[in-house]
Amino acid sequence: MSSASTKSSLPLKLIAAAGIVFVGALVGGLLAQQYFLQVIPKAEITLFATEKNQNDKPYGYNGTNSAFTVRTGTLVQVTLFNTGVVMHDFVIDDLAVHLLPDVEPSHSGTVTFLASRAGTYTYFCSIPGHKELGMQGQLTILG
Ligand SMILES: [Cu+2]
Repeated sequence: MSSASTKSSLPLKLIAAAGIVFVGALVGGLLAQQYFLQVIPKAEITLFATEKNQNDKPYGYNGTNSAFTVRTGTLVQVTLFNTGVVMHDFVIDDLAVHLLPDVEPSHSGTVTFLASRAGTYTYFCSIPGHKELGMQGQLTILG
């Protein structure tokens, strides 16, 4: 009786130990994820690309576009809603940021990047002619 219970309890102990290790790894992973989610600051930027500036976060041809400021080390997520009638995109040459593919009218696109270097950068639409028409703005990364 006692030997039978010893034999059957060994696998159970192993299963229990494996379960504890698994739950420990799971909890550890979740805690690590929470830690990094809290440590890396995030900034969400929303732009409405149009051929005119007709709303409060414009990205249009006439050059009166929004300026944004974030701190170095911020994870920046730019969402571009194309409310215009032709394709638009979002580029920051100096930071190698390029929202791809180009955003079709009535669609949106998102690009995420780390604000790695302090400075003032020009963001613009790289569709030929759009930047020259004023489809550009500034992103400042504070040190
Ligand atoms: Cu454009």
